[in-house]
Amino acid sequence: MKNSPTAALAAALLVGACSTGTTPSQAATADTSAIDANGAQPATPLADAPFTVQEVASFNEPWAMTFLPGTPFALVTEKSGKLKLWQENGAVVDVAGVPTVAYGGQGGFGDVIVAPDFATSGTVYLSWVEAGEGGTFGAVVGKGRFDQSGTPAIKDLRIIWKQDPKVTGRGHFSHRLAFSPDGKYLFIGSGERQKFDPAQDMKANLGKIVRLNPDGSVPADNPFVSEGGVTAQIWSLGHRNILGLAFDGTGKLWNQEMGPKGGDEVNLVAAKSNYGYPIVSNGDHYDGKDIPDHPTRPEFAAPKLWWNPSVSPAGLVWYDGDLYPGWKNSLLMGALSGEGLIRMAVEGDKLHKSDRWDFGTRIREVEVRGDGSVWLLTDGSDGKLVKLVPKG
Ligand SMILES: [Ca+2]
Ligand SMILES: [Ca+2]
Repeated sequence: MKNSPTAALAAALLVGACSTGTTPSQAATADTSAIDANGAQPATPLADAPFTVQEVASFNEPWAMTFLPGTPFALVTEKSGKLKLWQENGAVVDVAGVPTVAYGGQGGFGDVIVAPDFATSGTVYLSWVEAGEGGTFGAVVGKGRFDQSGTPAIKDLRIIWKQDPKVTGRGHFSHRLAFSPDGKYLFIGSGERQKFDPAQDMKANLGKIVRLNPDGSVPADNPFVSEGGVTAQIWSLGHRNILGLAFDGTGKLWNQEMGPKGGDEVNLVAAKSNYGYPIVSNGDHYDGKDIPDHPTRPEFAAPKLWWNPSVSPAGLVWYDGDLYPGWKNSLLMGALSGEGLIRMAVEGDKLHKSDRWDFGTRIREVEVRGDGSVWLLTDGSDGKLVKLVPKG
């Protein structure tokens, strides 16, 4: 890590304080076609961003978060196994009733999202890693109820989905969650567990995006439903390590996934589509061995945007607010090794590399609050919740 998060954010705060009415970004309307078609995307200093960075709270290895709609609260997962309740103008407290997680490598507590009917049901979905037989591991997804009537707690938690098969190693769980805008379907990103071939194996739900009913059952109109088993869960295949799933304002599903050495991708996700991993990638194996690039195999769906060198994407949200000039109708994505925030303007089924801000620290999660403000979690044992405060 180049800088400690605290030092980097202190610098950002100082920059913000010294800023004198910087012209807001109008990159949404700029011609980005040259850079869109290229793997590279240079970063811009935070001093030129249309926001300053306000540090709000600290967490130990935060992984994901969600604001609780209509409340001054948010839930934040910590990878080692805690669920935290963040309260605006109040203390950060532990939430009881959480599962035991298998913590290690890339695994532990994963995502947290609210159900579409959260306001009346209190239903939340959580993902985490559980241990199996013989040193194997796999991600699971649970459905429960967030109860704040006494000590904040998850009640009635039950597992509704599991990665199958469990395999050795502690990488590429993905376990990112998103509901369709109509509230009818739960989509889960399931990583290929650093085992390559499962992404093309229709008898495994690894390296796939799966689509379920809210209770974990398989929808009758899933593309491979007639094949039964875990195959029936599959919506799309040929994915690597999915660390972001987001629906845009027109109902299209986008995913981002970490490539190998290079070749990080953002894909427009379609039912039955095969995204090609590990047969094709615009990156290569870590040992330098070539993986043929996407244009060599047009039968596989190619990424809408890709990055080389890697930015290591983390988190993905749709932004349709008005707080930051030119940001309406964009996807926002964090970057770990890329140490920043990436904004992609959405134009139909095209994406543009509109902005990349250099935070000087690893960004793990991106969220949008109901008021249109953007919040981030920085990575690591002293991870910060920060708010992007629009420059006036
Ligand atoms: Ca989130
Ligand atoms: Ca390649």
